[in-house]
Amino acid sequence: MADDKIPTEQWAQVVEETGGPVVYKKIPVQKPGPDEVLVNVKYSGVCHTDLHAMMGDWPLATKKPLVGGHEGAGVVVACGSMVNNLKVGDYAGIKWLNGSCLNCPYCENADEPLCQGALLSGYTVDGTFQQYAIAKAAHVAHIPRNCDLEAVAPILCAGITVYKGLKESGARPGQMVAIVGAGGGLGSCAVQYAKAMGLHVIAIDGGDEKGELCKRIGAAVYVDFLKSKDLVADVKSNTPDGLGPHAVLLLAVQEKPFQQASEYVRSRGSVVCIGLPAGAYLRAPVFDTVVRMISIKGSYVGNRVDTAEALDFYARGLIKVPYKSIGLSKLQDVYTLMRENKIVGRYVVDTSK
Ligand code: 8ID
Ligand code: ZN
Repeated sequence: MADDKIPTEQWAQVVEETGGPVVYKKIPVQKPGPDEVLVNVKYSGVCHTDLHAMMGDWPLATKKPLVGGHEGAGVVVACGSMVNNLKVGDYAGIKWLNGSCLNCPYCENADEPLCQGALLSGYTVDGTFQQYAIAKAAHVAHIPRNCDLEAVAPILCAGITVYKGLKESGARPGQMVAIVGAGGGLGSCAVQYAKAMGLHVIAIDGGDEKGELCKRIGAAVYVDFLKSKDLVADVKSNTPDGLGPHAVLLLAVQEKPFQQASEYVRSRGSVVCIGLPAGAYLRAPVFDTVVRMISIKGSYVGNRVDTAEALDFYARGLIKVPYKSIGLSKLQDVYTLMRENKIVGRYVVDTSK
């Protein structure tokens, strides 16, 4: 897009006060700095993190006012003078990690999400719930040309995060992984990445609709936490030898499953914490953790290689994110459903509506 075609104003959803609601309004289009690109965001997935940001759930301050969103898929429309890895017209994804210093010990070791200078899309810098968003060129995801920009959007956070989490779990092909929150946005991606990686999935979530989805996208078993009288026993009895799954991916937005997982994970197994419920704590018996050699760890988005690999799984047709489309102007309705845990899969907003 020639510079004179880029509008000076655009539609955006803005968090003006902690707790919301988001305000749909026109705001100026920003100009990219020398190491940045301007992306015409066509679609953006809505992650539960965006709701946490609006509600002020976490002990980390957001920018204010804030444009949320960090699953933005679109087209590069302008490049800063130093940018040489992208050009106008390329498909591009803006993800949670908007930028990092690239020089600290974490960045040097490809752990850029741990960079203390990290810029976070839709949290410390404006994100993708606007028509034109800025990101550091080094961190922009390269979306293959054969991808549908709407369907691929959720890969940019949900996909990358669960793919990384599965790698961090150490689970190997043929083993069993329990996915807690399997019917949500991250969960429905996790079931499919796990399957593509040769793992058997025990999906855990609440309600029949989420159960049907989990089965349809490849889970071997569905355990409904709303119906189960003894979740720990139900998870263990669904593994062939009754010893429990080799790994657990915790994606739920409630504290309780974080306390339960170490009870049903197999000895020498790993519990990977990814969901970020407000004010939650982990609790596990020291005795069991020691004598059953359980690993409990966190996993936080992914680096640039994880991003490229997660997109490659998608581009090869292995991941089909179940999503519903809605206009950007209706973002608050998505948050209302999300707070009630009524979303099956993901919502993707279309920034033109
Ligand atoms: O890098 C990271 N660690 C990262 C990246 C992206 C997102 C972390 N997150 C965090 C989000 O901030 C959020 O806290 O992961 C969490 C899940 O995000 P999401 O998948 O976008 O949320 P969702 O679509 O609302 O899905 C949550 C699911 O959990 C289920 C709900 O029914 C819903 O389907 N759930 C709940 I709440 N309690 C449950 C329980 N006890 C449960 N499922 C099983 N057992
Ligand atoms: Zn996210």
